[in-house]
Amino acid sequence: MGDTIMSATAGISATAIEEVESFMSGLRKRNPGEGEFHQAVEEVARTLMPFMLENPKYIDAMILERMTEPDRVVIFRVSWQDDAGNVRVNRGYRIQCNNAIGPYKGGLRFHPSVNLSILKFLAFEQTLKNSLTTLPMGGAKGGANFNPKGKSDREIMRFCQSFMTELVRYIGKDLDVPAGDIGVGEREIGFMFGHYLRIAREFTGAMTGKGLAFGGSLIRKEATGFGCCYFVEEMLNRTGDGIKGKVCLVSGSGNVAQHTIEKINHLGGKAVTASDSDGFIHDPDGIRDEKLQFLMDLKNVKRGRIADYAEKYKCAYVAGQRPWGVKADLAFPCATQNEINEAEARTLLKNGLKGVGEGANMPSEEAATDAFLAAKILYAPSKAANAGGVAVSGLEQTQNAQRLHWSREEVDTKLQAIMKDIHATCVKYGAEGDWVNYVKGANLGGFVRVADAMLAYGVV
Ligand code: NDP
Ligand code: 2IT
Repeated sequence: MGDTIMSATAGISATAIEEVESFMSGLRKRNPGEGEFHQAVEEVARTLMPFMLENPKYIDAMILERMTEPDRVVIFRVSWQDDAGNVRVNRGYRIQCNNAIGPYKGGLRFHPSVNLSILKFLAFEQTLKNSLTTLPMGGAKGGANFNPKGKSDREIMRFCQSFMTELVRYIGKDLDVPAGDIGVGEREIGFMFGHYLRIAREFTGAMTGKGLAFGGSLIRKEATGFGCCYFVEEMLNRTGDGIKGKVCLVSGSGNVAQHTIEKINHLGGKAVTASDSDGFIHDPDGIRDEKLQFLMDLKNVKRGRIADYAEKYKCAYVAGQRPWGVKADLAFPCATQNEINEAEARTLLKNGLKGVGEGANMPSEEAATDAFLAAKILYAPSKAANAGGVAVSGLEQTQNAQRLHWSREEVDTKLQAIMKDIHATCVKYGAEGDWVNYVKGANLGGFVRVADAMLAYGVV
């Protein structure tokens, strides 16, 4: 047994370990080849099992078995035509994982890597994340193995319209409310929502992340990054510290990364890296003011590469690598799943890392998470740290239902309150002496509400 397994199961009884292994072997058999889904479920099962053994009602009712079997999985063909007139075919998905506490809710991802395993892990995580927000939202995720890179606006539009032609059957304001994720931003939501309106023949808040002109909420586009920083600030405040003066590593350069950098700056920290799938830039002076504006314009309007930033501002660009070798106080992985491996986690720790705020979903490999936990740093796992995005989506649904708009300040104040609440929930369920195991706190805190609703419904 290696160090990794030892630290992940430290303090857990032999019975709990056996129960996790037996549960996981069943899950693996039922879902062969779905590595990311196994990984997400195993982390939750490990932290939940001791609690469930003390509260056998959850085991007797097979709550975890039921929670890890999505309510339904829809897979469909998306045919469309490119600008040259060629017929193209992609695979579309919607995973409706659990609606025990509210209508299904979760983003759509357009990326060539999209498959069943990735979307099932995301839908499962979303179920617990949405529960943590305390808003009435179930868990879902969807998307397509479509690569938006290099496509014209018209090609993106045709793809989005074809995708929505099928998705429309499964969504609705009280049924399932999709939003954005990797490769799906305001442009794509506009095309999809516009097409939804043509088919559904009613104007309702059946999607979130909409443009401000057609029912979108202020602060939604900033919410994931801002929320992640509010959560990290809260963790640091609890130990008498704060983001002010901290050197921060950020990965990614999309929606979540951009607004994480923006809020790090507001809070007096210094974000020194950003990346994309080709490499990372290191700007020791900090990505701020005009430089951040350039980055946003580069990624959102010109749809260029991060290397262009290094060229413009004459800073370092490291091709083919991630930023985790740079010395820093805090790390904010904001690109994608499994973007920090064990060796990188150990390098970060050796360089004096104090905390991690996971803007991306499941960015740390299992062994990296174990290394952070064993080092007892302030480690904010994704389902707590990035819940601000979906929380403001929930607030967008409320505004749509009320047919009114709240001010920027109103939404931001509510977002801050929600992130504070999630932090308090994590402390309640995850405190271990002076240190807080935020993984345990988030998993338990998210689980209990969904599980209790499922218990109340009987065998469904
Ligand atoms: P964007 O599409 O706006 O940006 C994604 C960024 O991550 C890009 O810089 C992209 O680089 C990089 N990236 C994507 N895939 C990979 C990969 N396989 N390897 C290396 N880099 C990669 O997406 P978001 O910012 O919206 O999402 C980022 C993360 O945050 C995801 O994990 C998402 O699930 C999560 N998240 C998003 C929320 C939201 O509201 N948008 C809410 C909560 C979590 P490149 O351009 O080269 O592909
Ligand atoms: O992972 C996520 O929480 C999101 N992509 C946002 C989902 C949403 O419905 O706003």
